[in-house]
Amino acid sequence: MHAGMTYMERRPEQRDAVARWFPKARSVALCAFSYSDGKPAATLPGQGRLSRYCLPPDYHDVLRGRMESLLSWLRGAVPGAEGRVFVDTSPVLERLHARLAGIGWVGKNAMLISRRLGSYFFLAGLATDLELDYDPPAAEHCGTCTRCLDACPTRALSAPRVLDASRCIAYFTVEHRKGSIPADLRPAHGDRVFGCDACQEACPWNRFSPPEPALRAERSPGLDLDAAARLSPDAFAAAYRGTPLQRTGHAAFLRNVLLAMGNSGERRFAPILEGFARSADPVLAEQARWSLERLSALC
Ligand code: B12
Ligand code: SF4
Ligand code: SF4
Repeated sequence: MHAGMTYMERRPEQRDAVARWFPKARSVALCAFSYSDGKPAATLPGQGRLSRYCLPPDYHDVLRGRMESLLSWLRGAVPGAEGRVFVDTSPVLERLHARLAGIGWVGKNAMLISRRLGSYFFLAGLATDLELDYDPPAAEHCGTCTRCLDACPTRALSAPRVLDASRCIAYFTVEHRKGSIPADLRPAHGDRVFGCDACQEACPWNRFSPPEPALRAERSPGLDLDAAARLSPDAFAAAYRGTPLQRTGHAAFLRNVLLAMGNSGERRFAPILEGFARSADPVLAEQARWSLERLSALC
C-alpha cells in the first residue's frame, strides 16, 4: 500500500536498521517540534486549502539545523562523541523510534500522538555512539474512539493504523508529482490543494496543541485559487521557495488547484478552466475538463 513511493518497498526491518546507516549508533534521540497552535485552520468559500504542516518554513531545513546544533552541543559536552542527524530522508523510521522513545503512541490515524502536543508536530532525530538512558514507550490512549477513521474522506485508513497510501489525499497532492489523480477519488479531495489534515482535525488530542508552537505559521491555510492558477513557473518558485510545496513542483500544484476549482462549485472559475482545457500538458488539460464537468454538476 505504498502507492508510487517505491523507496518504501524495501523491507521495514531494513528501513529500521539504524545500525546499517550509522554502524556506530548505540542510542537514538528523537525530538518533536510542534507546528500548530490548535486554532481552527479556517478557509473562505472558493479558496483552496493548504495543510497545516506547509504553513511554517520548510521543516526539513529548519529542523536539520536545530538537530545539528544539538549534535554540536553533545560533542562539546562529551569530547569524541559521534552522531548523525535525520529528518525524513534517512532510512530511519521516525515514528517507530519516537514511539519507542516515549514521545507518543501510534494513533488509529497512523500519526504519532503526544498527550502534551497532540499530533501536529514533526519528528527529527539524532543517532549517537553514546549509550544514553532510555525512556519507556508511551501508553496508547485511543481507546474506543474511531473519529479519524470516520473522518477520512477517501477511506484511506482501511483499519486502525493501516494507511493505504494509494487512497491518501496527502500522497496524491504532495508525493504524486507526475500524472493524474484517480478520478474516483477527486470529489473527496474537496478544497485540498496540498496535504490533508482530516484525520488529525478529527482527533480530540489536537485540542491540546501548545499555544506557542516550535515552528510558527508564516502563511494562511486559505489559498486564492484564481491567483494560484495564474502563477508562472518563476512566480511559483518565488512564492514557495523554502516550503514543501517547492519540492512538489509547479505542474502538480496547478493540477491540484484545478481540481479544487472543480470541487468549489463556483462558476467564476469556468473561464480559467476552459483555458487550461486547451493546455499542451495532457494532465492539466484532462483535469480542467473534469473540473468543468464537476462545476456543471454542482452549479
Ligand atoms: C512516506 C511518508 C508519508 C506517506 C505515508 C506512507 C505510509 N504508508 O506511511 C504519505 C505521503 C501518505 C504521508 C502522509 C502524511 N505524512 Co508523512 N511521512 C512519510 C515518511 C517520509 C516515511 C513513513 C514511512 O516510511 N511509513 C511506512 C510505515 C511502515 O512506517 P510508519 O508510518 O512510521 O508506521 C509505523 C507505525 O504506524 C507503527 N505501527 C503500525 N501499525 C502499528 C500497530 C501498533 C499496535 C503499533 C503500536 C504501532 C504500529 O509501526 C510502523 C513502523 O514504526 C515519514 C518520515 C520518516 N522517515 O519516518 C513522514 C511522516 C510520517 N509524515 C508526517 C506527516 C506530518 C504527514 C502528514 C500529516 C502530512 C499532511 N498533512 O498531509 C500526512 C499524514 C498521513 C497519515 N495519516 O499518516 C510526519 C508524522 C509526524 C507524526 N506526528 O506522526 C513524519 C514523521 C515526517 C516528520 N519528519 O515529521 N507521509
Ligand atoms: S491524510 Fe487525509 S486522506 Fe490520508 S489518511 Fe488522513 S484523512 Fe485520510
Ligand atoms: S481520532 Fe480517536 S482513534 Fe483517531 S487517533 Fe485520535 S484518539 Fe485515536
